[in-house]
Amino acid sequence: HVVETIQTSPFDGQKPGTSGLRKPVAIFQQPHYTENFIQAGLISGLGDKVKGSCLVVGGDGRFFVKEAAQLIIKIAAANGVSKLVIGQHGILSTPAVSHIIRKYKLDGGFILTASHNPGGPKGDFGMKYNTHNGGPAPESVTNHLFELTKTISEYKIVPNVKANLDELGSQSFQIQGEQFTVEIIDQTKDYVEMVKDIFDFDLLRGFLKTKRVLINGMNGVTGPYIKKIFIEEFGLPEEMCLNCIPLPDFGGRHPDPNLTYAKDLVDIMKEGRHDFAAAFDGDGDRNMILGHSAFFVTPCDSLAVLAAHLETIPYFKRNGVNGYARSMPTSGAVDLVGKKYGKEYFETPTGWKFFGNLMDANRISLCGEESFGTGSNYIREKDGIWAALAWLSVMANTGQSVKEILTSHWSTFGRHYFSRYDYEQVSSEAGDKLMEGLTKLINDPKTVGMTFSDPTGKSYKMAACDNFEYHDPIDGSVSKNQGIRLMFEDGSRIVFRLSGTGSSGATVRLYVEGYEQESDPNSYLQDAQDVLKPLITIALRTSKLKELSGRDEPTVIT
Ligand code: VG1
Ligand code: CO
Repeated sequence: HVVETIQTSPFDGQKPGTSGLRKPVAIFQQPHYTENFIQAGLISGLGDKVKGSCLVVGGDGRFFVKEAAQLIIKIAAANGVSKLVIGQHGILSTPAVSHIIRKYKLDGGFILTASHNPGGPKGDFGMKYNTHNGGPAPESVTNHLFELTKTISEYKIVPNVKANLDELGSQSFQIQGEQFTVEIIDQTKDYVEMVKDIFDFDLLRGFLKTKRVLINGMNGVTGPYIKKIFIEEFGLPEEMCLNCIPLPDFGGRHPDPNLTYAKDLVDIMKEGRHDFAAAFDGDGDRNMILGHSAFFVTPCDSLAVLAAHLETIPYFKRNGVNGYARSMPTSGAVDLVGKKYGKEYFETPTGWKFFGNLMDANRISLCGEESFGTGSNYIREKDGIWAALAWLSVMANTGQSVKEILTSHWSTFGRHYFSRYDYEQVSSEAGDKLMEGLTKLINDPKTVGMTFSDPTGKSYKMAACDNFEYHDPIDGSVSKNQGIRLMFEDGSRIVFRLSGTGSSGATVRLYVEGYEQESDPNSYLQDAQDVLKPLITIALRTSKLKELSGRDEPTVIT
């Protein structure tokens, strides 16, 4: 097999966002586009260690995963990579990839997914490079990668190396005198072994015999994992596991577990026949948790509840619990758990890559984001199935329903009401204008101390405002411009940021949070939309979001 050097020229915009590079499939299908990104990924990720390295490759099964995997094989072979471990059919969930890197001490890996973005020929594709700790590449690597894509003039490829992705086992090739191996592995084996080690499977099996639960794979990557764990291990009837066949276009829908895109699950839960439901996104790292009658657990509360109960899970009994972390827009509910139990707690920018250093330094055991992401230090990605198993463990251990667990948590800690408004596919211009206006506001010395009122007369005094800047306590790196924060004297907060995962235009995210500490537990059962209405009105008026975006309503409310 002969290595060829192909002349190429840079493409604009190959900058990895919050979680890798995401673009419409047609963009990745352009000649040299995906090749350039793979070549730059190998060099930025591995530097002079490309030769002889071992990497994992896996994707969420969306359209173009197999083609991209074959390109990685050809380009890795040409660059002297010695081994690629690939999930059968090119499929591995994002948490499974992270685990495999760590378990087999690999040098890194490529994840082929655009997560919760729609798939199919007209949908999105995405690629992400993860490093040897199993986590998404930090900004130092992704910035280098982007720089390389701006000047790339050639890549190396072995055009006629092709692996059979469907057949388990090793396939070896001789590339200019060196051996290159592709090993196709079972998609679920390592992951299932891992969760069996973390949780008490006997407890969960017994518990599930007494409950009616629904597990929804949303036709993403989790289907095979759900079948292994919930059907084979726990003996759940097959009809309790919904949409468990991975489809290249996710059945034409958004594989995003929230109240909008998983509405069919919410509707079934509203009928009141089930005690618990969970849904996961395309690549298996997000989760939504619902209780009886579709009682919705906000991801912010989910993080805080799991923090408070972590030590009942065998893995944490054995290893102890270090601190907690949340992304900045996530509500402060988990902070209160940290305070109460004397644990450290951290606030990081949006995106899982910022948790990696804290986990590597053993400072945190649990972390999460308001965007339906929860995870822990056994791997370096968030993990949907893990979150569902953790919730079922808490239910089994406490004997309480989801709603009871929440209300008892709120009566101890008070409740953080939280909501996120997403305005998808706004023009980039409007998005930029919005952020400019808000930047002016926070830079105006008169803003702090100013009172903001809604038409009903409810008013809030600004205590502080800024554009969030993160100083990584482990490596000292600084990440600026991570979102505008308006913080009020009563502890309420409004946050604005532009999404870094969209594939075109801008997505504006507005996060609103208010805190209440009451003695009457019933007061905690109010609807977040009602409680937060004055703050939302103030946020929309102050930012001129409606005028600038031309949108009366957000695309998604969570
Ligand atoms: C969104 C979420 C963020 C999450 C990211 C990746 O990013 O807000 O919390 O880490 O998606 O999740 P953004 O920049 O669009 O707000 V996933 O499931 O794509 O890997
Ligand atoms: Co995801």
